[in-house]
Amino acid sequence: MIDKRHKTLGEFIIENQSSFQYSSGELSKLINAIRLAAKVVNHEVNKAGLVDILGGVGETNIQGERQQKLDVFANEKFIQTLKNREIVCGIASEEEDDFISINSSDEQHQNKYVVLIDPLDGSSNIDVNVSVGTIFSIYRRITPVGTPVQLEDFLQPGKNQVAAGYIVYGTSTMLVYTTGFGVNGFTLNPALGTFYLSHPNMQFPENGKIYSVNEGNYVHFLQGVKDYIKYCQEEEGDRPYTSRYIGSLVSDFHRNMIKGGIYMYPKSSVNENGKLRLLYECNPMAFIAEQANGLASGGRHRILDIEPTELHQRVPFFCGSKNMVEKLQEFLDKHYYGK
Ligand code: AHM
Ligand code: MG
Repeated sequence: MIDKRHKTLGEFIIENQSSFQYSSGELSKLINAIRLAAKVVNHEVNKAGLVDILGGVGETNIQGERQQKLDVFANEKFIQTLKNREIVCGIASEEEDDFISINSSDEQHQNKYVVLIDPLDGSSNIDVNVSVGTIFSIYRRITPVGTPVQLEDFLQPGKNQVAAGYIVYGTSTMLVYTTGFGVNGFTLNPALGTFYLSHPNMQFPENGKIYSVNEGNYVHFLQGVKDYIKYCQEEEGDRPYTSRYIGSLVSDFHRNMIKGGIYMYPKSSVNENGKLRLLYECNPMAFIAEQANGLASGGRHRILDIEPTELHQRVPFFCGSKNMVEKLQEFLDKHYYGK
């Protein structure tokens, strides 16, 4: 029996479209396409454990289908869905070296949105049955509609985002997104193939007790980060905090948003700019975080203010509950500026 109180994602999109003045419905169609691709990828990710039965990567399965790596599959699925529906003028993917320009068959390049996507983040976790995710980000193009998209349409600061979201393929599959009016989470009912609004108006608690960082890299971190980690571990007030690190950004972020916490991927003496990609990972997560009353910093600057210089640019990333990020920032400022 479906609980009548829970709206479906489809209903939610329609309802919210009418609240955007002058909306052409393009963004709604775009979110709908992402919803569809997410369901297809979810179906495939769920079969990952059946590799021995269905055939491994590179083998041909019983239906004569060639098995693909899941991140390649997810990449193709999202790109194909967005192309087929003719609702974007360009796509940039973490899996592709360059951006893709899309021609609409009726009228050339009439669409105004570009999508940036990390199709399957944390995919090294798939073999061990740990949650992975898809991250997406949507911008209005800068160059004129009707002309091919250019690199500058993708290299926009995160504060220009029109929408961003993620899908977490976890114990249940959820799609969480924002269009700049708060953050809403939808849970997939796999039997019906329908997403239901399960987490309306998601908010980071202002304070948290979880810190998430790959502590194996500790010796390579800046002194400010090391000091903050020690602060988290000290016995005082509500500390020590709890350390939780899945190594799957979407899952770590999702947990921290619900329970209160901070996620950190600092730069180190081995990774000069950290590991995470500004356009595909940090910007969308930062937009969601700010919309959910959290904060996201690159160490010195707000993530959403960074002017990107290249598609696959990496930046240090600190994101989560407001008071925790502010506290970390104090330690970093002391290190950077001797404050
Ligand atoms: P990926 O884009 O190659 O999947 O890498 C991104 C992932 C994040 O999901 C995760 O938070 C991080 O890499 C983990 O990195 P590490 O193993 O260095 O801690
Ligand atoms: Mg990634």
